[in-house]
Amino acid sequence: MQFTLTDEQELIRQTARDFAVRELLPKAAARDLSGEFPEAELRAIAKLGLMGVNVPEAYGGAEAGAMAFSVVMQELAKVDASVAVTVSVTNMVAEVISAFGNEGQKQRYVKRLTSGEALCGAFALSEPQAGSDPSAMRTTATKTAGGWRIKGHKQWISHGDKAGVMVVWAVTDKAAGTRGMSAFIVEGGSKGLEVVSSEEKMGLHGSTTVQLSFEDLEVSDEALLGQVGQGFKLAMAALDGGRIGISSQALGVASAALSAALSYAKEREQFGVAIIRHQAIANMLADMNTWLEAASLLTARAAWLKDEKKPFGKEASMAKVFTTEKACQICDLAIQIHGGNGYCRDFPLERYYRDVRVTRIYEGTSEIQRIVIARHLIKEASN
Ligand code: COS
Repeated sequence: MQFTLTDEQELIRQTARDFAVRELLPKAAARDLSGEFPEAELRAIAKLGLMGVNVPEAYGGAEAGAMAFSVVMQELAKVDASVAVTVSVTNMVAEVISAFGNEGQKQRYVKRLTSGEALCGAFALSEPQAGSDPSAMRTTATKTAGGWRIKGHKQWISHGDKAGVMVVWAVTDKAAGTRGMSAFIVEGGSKGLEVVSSEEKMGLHGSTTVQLSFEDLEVSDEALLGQVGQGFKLAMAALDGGRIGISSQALGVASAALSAALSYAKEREQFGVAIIRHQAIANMLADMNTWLEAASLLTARAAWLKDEKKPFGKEASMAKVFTTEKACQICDLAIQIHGGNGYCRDFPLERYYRDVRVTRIYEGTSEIQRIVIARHLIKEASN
């Protein structure tokens, strides 16, 4: 494993960094207050090739790998975590269609995602009764003459109201359990697709999270992604990669919080010296820096394994659980170092704290990551 970025990865990092500072930073705090969806910004991100960082060039992607995707996520999240999550999910949707779709689907849908024509992509898996346990899904897809009829309800779907392309999971054979689920590509605005409501969230106000209803939505046979009954595995495989994205998002926010805390601790004086000279504050900064480095290495390792085409599910879960939990602690300590200022909106700390919290929940809670890691451990121990 390499500990420095390649020239290509460094160039992509710098591209994401420049864009984030120039285009996202000026309005990030205002978006947090207004809840405005960053449509123009997302289209510009697609133009830079960042909506398909790990997607083949043949479908409009940058084909730069998982490590490059991770650094893009970190750079965007340092500035605006709402934009980062939309980019992460869109990359995940583009990747899953690239990996499991037929040529026609890749030409039609992946290109729409990478070019920005679709604006963003949504991953419609969760339901009111099926969050951590997607096998409890109730949405059904029933075979019709030339296709499928989808009926059901999805919840906590990131930007499901904005996405031009979404992958929707449904039960096609109830008796077959996790082998009876299939995935379908659905276009935004399809007849029968309704946005039921939008969640009022603690953070990530520049990204929407909605409930979707599918009322006898008709799709053709062409909409089936992969094989009938392959949907559960396809979702799990996509989430393995998505977890590198969320880990990277948390890394980005935590890195911004640490930088802010360090600058503040150098400037702010109490008892006649800069507060960084107080051991209590210096120790906090030392811990924050150490956790961030460890999280960064775990995340890089998962991305590197993915780039090497080696199994990376366990490492992605380890990266996600460690990084997201430490990122929450880092943001909390950064507020502590800022004292009263950390609690007020004049500083970005309270936004980081609200934005980072969900990283321990979505794309698999910390508890689910531990289940995944433990199952790998058990399997390894019995080999
Ligand atoms: N990649 C490919 N296939 C996988 C897989 C993975 N990472 N993980 C499991 N599978 C396969 C299994 O091999 C099994 O296949 P067979 O039917 O051929 O045996 C099948 O999927 C069912 O696996 P399992 O029995 O382990 O499923 P469980 O219902 O016990 O669930 C966990 C396992 C907990 C890992 C899963 O439910 C999970 O990840 N939950 C969290 C979901 C999530 O992240 N939700 C957030 C949605 S997006 S915001």
